Amino acid sequence: MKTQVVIIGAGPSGLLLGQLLHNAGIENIILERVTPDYVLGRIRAGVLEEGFVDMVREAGVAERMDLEGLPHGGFQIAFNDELRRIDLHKYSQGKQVVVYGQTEITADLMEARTDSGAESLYEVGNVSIHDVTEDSPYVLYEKDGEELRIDCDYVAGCDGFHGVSRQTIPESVRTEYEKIYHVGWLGVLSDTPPIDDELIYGISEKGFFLCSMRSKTRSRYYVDVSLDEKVEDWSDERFWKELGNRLPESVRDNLVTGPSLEKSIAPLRSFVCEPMQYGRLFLVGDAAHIVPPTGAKGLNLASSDVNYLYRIMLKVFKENRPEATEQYSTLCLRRIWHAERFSWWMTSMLHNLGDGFERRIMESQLDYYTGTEEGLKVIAKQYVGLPYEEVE
Ligand code: RFL
Ligand code: PHB
Repeated sequence: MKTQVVIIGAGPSGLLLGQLLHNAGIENIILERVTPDYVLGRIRAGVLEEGFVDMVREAGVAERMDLEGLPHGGFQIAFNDELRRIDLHKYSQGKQVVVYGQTEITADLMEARTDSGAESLYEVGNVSIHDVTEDSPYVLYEKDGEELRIDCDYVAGCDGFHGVSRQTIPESVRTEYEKIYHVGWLGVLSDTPPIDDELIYGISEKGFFLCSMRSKTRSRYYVDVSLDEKVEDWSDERFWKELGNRLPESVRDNLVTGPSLEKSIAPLRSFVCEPMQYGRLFLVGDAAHIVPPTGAKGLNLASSDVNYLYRIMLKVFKENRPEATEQYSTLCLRRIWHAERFSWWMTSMLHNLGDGFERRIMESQLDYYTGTEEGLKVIAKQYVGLPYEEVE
């Protein structure tokens, strides 16, 4: 088999890139390790920046998102039993975010891919990437017990944190930066109306909480837990009680509880791999970087990588400018490090990670950044997402 771009991974990065390239007439094949249902079973992000929303529109897959997505012009931060509102409209020149689940985006992109007739191969094993520093790379994989080969011009590694793409870059070439936080987020999805119209992030004596949503009838809640906690030990009752204990009194009575549809623990991590390009291989999304979810930046960073790679591929294939690929890492990493800093900062302000001194510093920071015009601008501008740079 032969194609122009092999995309490894059918998460949001791979599917969005595949759709944009296909629409532009750039041939691509997606290889995915698991089944479509397994991909859709992962409950992850919920907050989309305008940059992401624009990319989904550009891919022509925005119909349901535009209909069902909930625009949010603000969110709240709770500390010391008080709620402070971050007015995104006011402090970020009219910008907002859209609350629409990653699961829904992924489902929309999968459907569009099927309709377009572009090829996706699910349940492939032992993917390996070869000769990316030569002119003709190729990818080997197994499907139904058979070993197969695709020759291509470029490989997009959209295979998440545990994928093979990053490992293909020799250790002597890549540098990995990592921070582990020793806590995880225990998340619950339930068909109950959200506690508020807007998201509430908060910190209490008992720890962090986040009240989020997927729709007006479906809620997503999180509390932070130590990493030795097991999800099996968290009955629904125990979760709701813990969340209730962490909420400020003024909203506690609005909490509607119900059976969980999904429950999982995700460890918090910051991670960046540099560079994100090795010859004709590009790392995209979680394959290259991870942020703790506190800033809602993971999926949004995946979209900015896709934006840069897509526009570079247009230069390569439509303007015959192969040297355009050289800017990929630099363009991506500038935006990534800003989001890494924001996510790390929000995490350190909203989790009890240190001692009593640090707790007081957190309170002081929260008071300053949610209580002054300049502080509110700092949070709002980064929460809605920094702009994408032009590709040369
Ligand atoms: P994904 O989604 O991990 O997809 C990678 C795909 O590659 C496949 N794969 C392979 N395929 C073939 N061969 C191999 N060897 C392969 N190895 C792996 C996998 O099966 C998978 O289908 O990466 P992608 O596409 O880069 O997307 C990244 C996002 O999923 C991630 O950044 C976000 O979910 C992070 N995130 C959030 N991001 C936001 O922007 N806003 C949020 O509100 C937000 N909330 C979250 C989050 C992540 C969370 N968890 C569980 C980590 C909340 C949580 C709880
Ligand atoms: C979510 O709805 O899952 C969500 C929202 C905001 C975050 C992280 C996760 O910062």
